[in-house]
Amino acid sequence: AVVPEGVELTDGFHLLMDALELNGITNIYGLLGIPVTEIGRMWQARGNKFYSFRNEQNAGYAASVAGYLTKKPGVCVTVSAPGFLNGLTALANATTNCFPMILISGSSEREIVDLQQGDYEEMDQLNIARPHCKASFRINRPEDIGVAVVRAVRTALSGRPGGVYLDIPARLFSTVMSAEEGKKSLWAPVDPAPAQIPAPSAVQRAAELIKNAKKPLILFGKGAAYAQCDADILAFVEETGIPFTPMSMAKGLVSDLHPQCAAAARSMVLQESDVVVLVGARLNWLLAHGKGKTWGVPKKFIQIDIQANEIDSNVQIAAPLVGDVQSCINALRAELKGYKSDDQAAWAKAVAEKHNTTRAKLAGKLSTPTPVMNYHNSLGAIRDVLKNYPDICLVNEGANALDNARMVIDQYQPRKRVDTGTWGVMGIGMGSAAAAAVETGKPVVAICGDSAFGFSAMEYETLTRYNLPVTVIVMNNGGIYRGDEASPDHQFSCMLFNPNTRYDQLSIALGGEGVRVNTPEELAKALEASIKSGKTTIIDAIIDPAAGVESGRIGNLNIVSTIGKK
Ligand code: FYN
Ligand code: ADP
Ligand code: MG
Repeated sequence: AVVPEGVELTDGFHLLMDALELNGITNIYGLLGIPVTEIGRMWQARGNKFYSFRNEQNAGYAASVAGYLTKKPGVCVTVSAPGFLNGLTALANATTNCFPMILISGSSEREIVDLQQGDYEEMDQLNIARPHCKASFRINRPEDIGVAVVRAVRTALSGRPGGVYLDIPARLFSTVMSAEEGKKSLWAPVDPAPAQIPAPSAVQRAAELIKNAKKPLILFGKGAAYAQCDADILAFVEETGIPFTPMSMAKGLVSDLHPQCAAAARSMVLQESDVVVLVGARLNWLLAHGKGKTWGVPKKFIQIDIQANEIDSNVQIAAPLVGDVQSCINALRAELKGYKSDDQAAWAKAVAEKHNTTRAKLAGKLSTPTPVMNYHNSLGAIRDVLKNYPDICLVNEGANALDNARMVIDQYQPRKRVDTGTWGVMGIGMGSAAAAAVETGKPVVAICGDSAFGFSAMEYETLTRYNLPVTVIVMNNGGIYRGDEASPDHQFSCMLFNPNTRYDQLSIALGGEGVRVNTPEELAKALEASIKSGKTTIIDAIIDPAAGVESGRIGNLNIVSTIGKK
């Protein structure tokens, strides 16, 4: 539209920033370049925060973790084609994990892309994004920016949270319209993540099952942690007296030290329980699809989930409770009022005994010294330090570094553990650590295998640049899974890294503090000092190259040749 002379103007850049602000966004994670550079400068000039990363994938992981921790969509901004594709990995990961995130990428003009005329970084981004997120929208006119941002926010947050892609062709950023008309085109969504109340009949059905159960179990997933109804969850656990076990990112939703925690009796409770209440957890690969020997005796599932078609995705769900976690949990509590059975007390006692025995057994290994540190004694030292900092957020990636840390390190508070999630993806480390530090304002400790760390290592400079209080502990065993694999003739093994790598010196080179440690005592001391100093630090922890196990605890998924080496 032609704007008459003398009318005050706005443009795409300003409308986008106004719309984001109106939707409560203050932090943007991204990587600048053609055609989005100006967004960064102007966003900062407005007093908002723009966190510049070195690779879009890591900026995207940061945005997704911001979304998970805050229940507001994390926003990532990238350039076209390759930048967009890097960001798309994180958007797909966010969607898979049910984290709310919005990826905004600049793109080429439609007329060139659609005729495939070969533009700078030309790509049909809108359609490429579509299968990897909840929705993919393009904005073509400045007056549509407001509605597009509101739709993106509502789509990312409502129902099952996930990723949204917003495609902005370069020219739109500088397209002008009347400032007054522009202002009228913006609004903030009312109640973007509405409560979804379960049907009373569904609540009764579930409560009936619990009342008749002999060996009930509650299983929390990261959907329950995301829901931010921690007090209601704790009340549900304590009122019913039912033992609970957390999926990895639900650790700490109710403290690992709670007397009803059955994390260390995991196999036993999955196998022997007769009624399982799934709360924001899917029966996917991480739960052996609800079948097989993991699940032992026949049982009935109650599943609380906001996504109706998650129910029956793998096995029959006897009592689906479709709604948001908070509404469902409170409806169940009301229906179960005054209920706590003696049968359950006996079961709960047996579970607690198993849990405590297993923990005691592990405790022995955690303090047993070895000539070179292994996963047990190194993580044991870390655990003892972190006990005193219950509100620190732990980021964790790797294979052995992941599986052992999940087992050894207790979590005491909700949403204090961010890990490789539903995909088991490596490379989330530095992006997640950045977002956790930014969004919580608290120190962060990242425990990364040396392989996993490598995926986002350059992002360590992002951490030092923003002075983020992150301690990265690199579990340096010199390889993928293990560091002692024999190399074939004339080649370096495909599973090994340069044994002379100094992650501590990498930190110093990138403006941080670096310490190399060889013993649990040195590790504990370095960690304590780093947390206290608040300085960005890498602790290069030397781990026995022979300590790891191929694929960690999921070796069963690692296909091997049927006929062996030929
Ligand atoms: C748990 N356990 C403990 C404790 N907590 N023992 C002592 N103390 C404590 N605090 C016990 C628990 O009872 C289990 O033993 C065992 O430790 C392992 O617990 P975990 O990890 O909870 O259970 P399990 O069976 O391994 O869980 C399956 C899983 C999990 C798939 C959910 O392995 C997982 O989240 N994996 C993610 C893997 C991943 O993404 N890797 C990245 C890819 S690496 P038992 O009860 O005796 O069984 C690429 O190669
Ligand atoms: P985990 O990996 O920890 O087992 P999953 O990511 O598999 O957890 O499952 C999370 C589940 O939680 C998803 O099915 C998602 O739909 C659901 N969910 C997310 N947020 C909510 C909410 N507020 N209320 C109900 N369900 C939710
Ligand atoms: Mg390694």
